[in-house]
Amino acid sequence: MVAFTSIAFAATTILGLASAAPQNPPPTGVIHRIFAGSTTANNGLHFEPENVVAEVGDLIEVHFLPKNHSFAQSSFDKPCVPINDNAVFSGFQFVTAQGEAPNVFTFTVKDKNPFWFYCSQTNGNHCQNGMSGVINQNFNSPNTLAAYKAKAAGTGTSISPPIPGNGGQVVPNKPL
Ligand SMILES: [Cu+2]
Repeated sequence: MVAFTSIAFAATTILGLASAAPQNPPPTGVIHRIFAGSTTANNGLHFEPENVVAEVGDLIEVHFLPKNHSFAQSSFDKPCVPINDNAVFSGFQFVTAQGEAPNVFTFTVKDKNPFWFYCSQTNGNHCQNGMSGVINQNFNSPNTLAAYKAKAAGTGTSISPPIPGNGGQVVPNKPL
């Protein structure tokens, strides 16, 4: 009886862990490349593309151009700060003097909800100056990327999410 109780308890614990860390949806094989930085647009403070439509299971692959950028997840209501302590965050580990950084940051699209992102670089106030974007904006909503950027322009200093690399993977940037 005691042994049975222990097994039941162990099973409950495993289920609890599984629900706390959901698995990625099945991969679709589709990759969306987003470039953090630009050689032409907005003095380099730009994600290209900055308005992405993706399906559940698609992979987002963030490439980093010169200047020290990051990719961080916020809410629509509060631009330039993490959506919560579990926000997706590339970290600042992609500095490059020219071309693309040797590594990329990848993560899987888990649902169709709007996913707002920004660069949390405070040196030059990248988010306040327009370095933000969205995956799966609701085009029937007033919560547009333009509205996000307008709100971002009026915010204070950006805050980086607490965990660099959270929510995704840092992997080598393979040439196409
Ligand atoms: Cu930046």
